[in-house]
Amino acid sequence: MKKVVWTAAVAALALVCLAATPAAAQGKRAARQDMRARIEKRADKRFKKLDRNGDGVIDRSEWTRKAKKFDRFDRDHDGTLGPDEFRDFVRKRARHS
Ligand SMILES: [Ca+2]
Repeated sequence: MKKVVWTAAVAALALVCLAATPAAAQGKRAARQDMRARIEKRADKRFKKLDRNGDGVIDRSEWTRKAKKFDRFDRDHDGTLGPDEFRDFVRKRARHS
């Protein structure tokens, strides 16, 4: 009898663990996606402000931070920051804050 109770308890615990893990993982994933969406929204908003002439890129004359940072995020070295490069900039900054 003890063995049956013990086996049932282990089985119940295993079921709880199996059920809880995907839910917890899903919750973390949803939270990460939510955070990413908020960061991207903030980046796009900031990008539009910095792109004063509205040509869809940020050039050096529009950049208000250190030139070194501009160079670091201008991945293709074309002298401008596109929306994707700028999003990476904001994402990396958010990660280090
Ligand atoms: Ca521009």
